[in-house]
Amino acid sequence: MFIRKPSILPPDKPVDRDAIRQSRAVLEHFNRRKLLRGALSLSALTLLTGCDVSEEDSVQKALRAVSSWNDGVQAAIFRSDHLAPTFSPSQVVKPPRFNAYYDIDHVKPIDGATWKLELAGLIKDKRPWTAQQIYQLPEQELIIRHICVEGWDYIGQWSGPNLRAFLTRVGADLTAKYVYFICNDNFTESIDMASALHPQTILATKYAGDFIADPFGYPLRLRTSTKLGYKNAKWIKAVEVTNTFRETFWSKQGENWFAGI
Ligand SMILES: Nc1nc2c(c(=O)[nH]1)N[C@H]1C(S)=C(S)[C@@H](COP(=O)(O)O)O[C@H]1N2
Ligand SMILES: [Mo]
Repeated sequence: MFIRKPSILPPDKPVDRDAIRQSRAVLEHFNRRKLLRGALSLSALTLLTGCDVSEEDSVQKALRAVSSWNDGVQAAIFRSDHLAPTFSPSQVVKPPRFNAYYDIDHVKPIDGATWKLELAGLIKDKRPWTAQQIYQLPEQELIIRHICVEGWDYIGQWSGPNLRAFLTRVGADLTAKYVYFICNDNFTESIDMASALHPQTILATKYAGDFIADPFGYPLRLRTSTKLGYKNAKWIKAVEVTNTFRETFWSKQGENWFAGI
């Protein structure tokens, strides 16, 4: 299959083979649904898309088609009332395990005093939010497993406003298709509206009771319990509600967009 390694990762980033080995069992458990994540044969790909997969251009189009097909299947089987497993405070890993498309030394901390969350798209009240305003909203806590496709996972304790409650409060069109997150490090991610409205999807401001530390997305990040690690945008600077599909940082690298677990 055409699983491309992201070319954008810094070449000097060390591969933690021990961690990969340790996490393999857990990952395998979550990979049982990998059929839905792109394990189609070449002939199935040709059949499905009706195009000649030996041509570069067609391959790109075929990949997009298969990816959309995967997204559609995952969206269809997504159950908004099905809760992800939660864990106890004693299982929480402190500090959390860092990952980004660059090394931790390149994290650029955000000044919480001047930071504002911008709102865009199909939202009635687009007034930006300061961190202080967000801290005053009711908090929800989630102790959930974070799973990164690089082969590791950890249990984390996140809290912050529930995303459905926040979207409702600002008058977002809850029948729109996508919620986009634009981040301070030029990272972009988006999720389908059903996942955005899932009861275990929050805008996290805290980890294990303290404000999230800089490398993990201070002052605001997404924490969904139904999606792979890379969907959980850190250092969010804008939220946009829209019906228009756009590729995101990782989907442009060939990763599946829906990325359900
Ligand atoms: N803004 C931003 N968000 C991001 C990323 C990134 O590079 N930039 N990496 C993603 C990936 S691949 C993972 S696994 C998680 C890691 O989150 P953590 O450092 O809190 O464990 O953040 C996700 N969110
Ligand atoms: Mo990841």
